Amino acid sequence: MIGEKERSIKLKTLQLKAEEILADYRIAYKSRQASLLGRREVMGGKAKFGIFGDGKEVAQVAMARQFAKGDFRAGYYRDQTFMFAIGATTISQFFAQLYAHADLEAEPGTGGRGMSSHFATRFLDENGHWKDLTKMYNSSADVSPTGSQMPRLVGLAYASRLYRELDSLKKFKQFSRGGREIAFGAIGNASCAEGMFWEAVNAVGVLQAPLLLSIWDDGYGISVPNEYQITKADVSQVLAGFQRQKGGKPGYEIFRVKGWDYPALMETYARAARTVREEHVPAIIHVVEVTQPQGHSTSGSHERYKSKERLQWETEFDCIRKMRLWMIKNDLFSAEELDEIEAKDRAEVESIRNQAWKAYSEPIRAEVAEVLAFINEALAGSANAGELREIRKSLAAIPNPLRRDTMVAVQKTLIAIRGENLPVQPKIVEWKAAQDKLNAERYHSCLYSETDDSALKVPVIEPEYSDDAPAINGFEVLNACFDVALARDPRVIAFGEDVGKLGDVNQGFRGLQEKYGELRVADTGIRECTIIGQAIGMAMRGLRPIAEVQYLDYLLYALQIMSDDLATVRWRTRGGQKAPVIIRTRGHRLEGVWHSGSLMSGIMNLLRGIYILVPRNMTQAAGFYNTLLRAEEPALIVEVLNAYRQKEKLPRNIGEFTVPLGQPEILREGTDVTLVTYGACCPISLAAAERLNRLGVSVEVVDIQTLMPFDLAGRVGQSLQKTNRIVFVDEDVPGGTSAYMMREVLENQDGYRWLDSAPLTIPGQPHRPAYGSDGDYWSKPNVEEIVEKIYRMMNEVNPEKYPIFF
Ligand SMILES: Cc1ncc(C[n+]2csc(CCOP(=O)(O)OP(=O)(O)O)c2C)c(N)n1
Repeated sequence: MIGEKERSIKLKTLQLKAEEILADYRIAYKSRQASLLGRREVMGGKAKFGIFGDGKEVAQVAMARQFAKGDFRAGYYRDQTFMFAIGATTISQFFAQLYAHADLEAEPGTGGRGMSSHFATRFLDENGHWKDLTKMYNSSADVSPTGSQMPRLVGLAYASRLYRELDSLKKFKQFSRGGREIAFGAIGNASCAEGMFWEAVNAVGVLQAPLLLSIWDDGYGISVPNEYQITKADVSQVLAGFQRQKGGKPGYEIFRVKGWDYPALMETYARAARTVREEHVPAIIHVVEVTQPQGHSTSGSHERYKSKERLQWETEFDCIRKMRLWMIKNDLFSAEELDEIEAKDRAEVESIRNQAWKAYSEPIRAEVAEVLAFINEALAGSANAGELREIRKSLAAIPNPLRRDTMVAVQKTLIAIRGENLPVQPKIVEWKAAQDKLNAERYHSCLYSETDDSALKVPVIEPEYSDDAPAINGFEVLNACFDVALARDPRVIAFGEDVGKLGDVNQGFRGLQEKYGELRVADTGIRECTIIGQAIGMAMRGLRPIAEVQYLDYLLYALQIMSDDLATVRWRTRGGQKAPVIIRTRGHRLEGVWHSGSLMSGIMNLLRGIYILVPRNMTQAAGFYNTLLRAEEPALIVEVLNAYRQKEKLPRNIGEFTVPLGQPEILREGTDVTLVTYGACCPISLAAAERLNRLGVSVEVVDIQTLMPFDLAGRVGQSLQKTNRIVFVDEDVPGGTSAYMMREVLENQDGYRWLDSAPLTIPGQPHRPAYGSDGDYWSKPNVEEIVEKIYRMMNEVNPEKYPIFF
């Protein structure tokens, strides 16, 4: 019903003004134009790859109507209309990202690092400090692996519960207004076949966190239809068991709505958001009958796998067409009026596209011009004019040049004029060095913090001991440290399997749930991937999670999300977001295939962007926790299992002292061989050094302590200068972390210069460790093996002094 004066329309529960409807339509329409033009840019060679949100526009303007300041989004590459509608991404920024414009001014989400339609807002200011997130529309940074937005959503939503229920958090006003914020998620239908989707949905249901999840169901995952993706080919049917019932146990509110039905979408989103925000109950909206007019991405065409009937249906049920017809049918606007508006909007999007292209391409063209000028200058005096002309011609002929094209031309030019002593030569070298610096900033910066929240900038505070310091179990040292941390900072939240009531399987948190409550020290289900995701989301909302993965071996379940999401947060947003998650786990030297905790190199190689700390005892571990809690960077701490019950003296300043990252400790001085190791291999190496001492071999044992960062001051290199021989010992596979350490020393510390013997690694076996103490003995390096191998090294140096006797 249309009120003539008001020009509004009454839906079941909403009254919508015509101008609001038109505003929604225009955003949807412009977004469609951006998708259409975006695809053309890729096909025309101006961008490498495009993936767009066409077909989801109308659902997303409805979703955006419910998104409030302070709320958080975690979605995926289809969400452009939503991002436009909340004003968090402009159309210009959308094109800048499509072109990979590596300039934060033009593309503030990722600075050109993220792929097309990978959205993010900036949570941090230029100093890396948190902005007031309650005053902004927040979007956590997208990742490509399907379903990987789900684990993070657990924490983004759960943080609201913590802010609502913990009085001690009320003072952190820049992060929350009493937990009223909700998290919005979005996922494609086919990605619901991923395990982490179900793990996250279950976790949010258990936690009763305020999540509003939209599933855009266009019936396919690239070419594979729902019949191959989901039981009954229908995700909300399968999700039905999560639906809460009146008088029953808590669950979800589940909705189903058609993606082309604007009034129904508006009603559904309003109802769902009200339920989530007011009742703090999670909800899922299964948006069905969604289309994908341009197919999955620019990599293929959907005519290859969709039937003619389906394609025809998609044209007919296109959401923009349907919304337009609905507006006309309801006399809101005439076809002529809409035609006029659309023409204007089309022209506007085209003009924005043109400007974005100019902004991207002009600086590069200017650099090309500079290089061409250098070549011209070189041509004047070089004997290789022919070659230079060729270089100039190829560079000038590139229609859409890239920066790398300038680098190719520069190197070829320098080769052509080498030895000619032309005045232009140093100018080119200087220009190249300046460009290298700029490009390093463009592409390499922000892997770790470069601002004052860096873990490397935390001042060192030595542990202090009173004369009568008690020697207590290692786990009690940790327990005392966590107690102080929880008391000091209400944002510290510890959780994991058996962390709450039991205080973790090794009692680091013993008694702390009783003291600080179930929300501060919490049990979780067995769900490593979403334990980490929960921590990522919480950390993005200003909390300081200590997330526990019970054993190092089970970190593999979380490794993908740690690698794709956590490790890249700061880098992929070029310093716009951070997630200072502390991951606690334990490993090394338990026994058996899945309880040996030695999988370090897989972890090491996949987690650049996360610090990796391997304290040899619980005092060192406590010092690391103290350091990390004073910084805001993600880190993994691998505690040594058999150190929990070793006696250690309790520092008087247990909650204050810090252990710096990247600073190895010399555990035993020696002159013949440097032995580099860490964690559980420290005591074994020390025992081997003691036995070798009897044999006249003096071993310097260095505990590296943090694998990432590795020995920032080059102490291992200094030790090697003294001993001229080096051995790397660890439990990992051959070529694993021992090889990583060797490269660090030989390549980065120029260690090769000091070597008098071939460097040696003494790792574990290539297979998993066998069960039992004998299985362990023959699977991992042992004292006897280390003694024999180092002694052999010395025998080679001086067979008379070190004759073989075994
Ligand atoms: C883990 C992972 N596997 C495969 C892919 C390749 N891939 C990208 S999108 C996609 C289909 C996703 O379909 P759906 O979830 O329905 O979302 P849509 O793209 O249709 O919106 C696939 C298989 C990926 N990105 N990540």
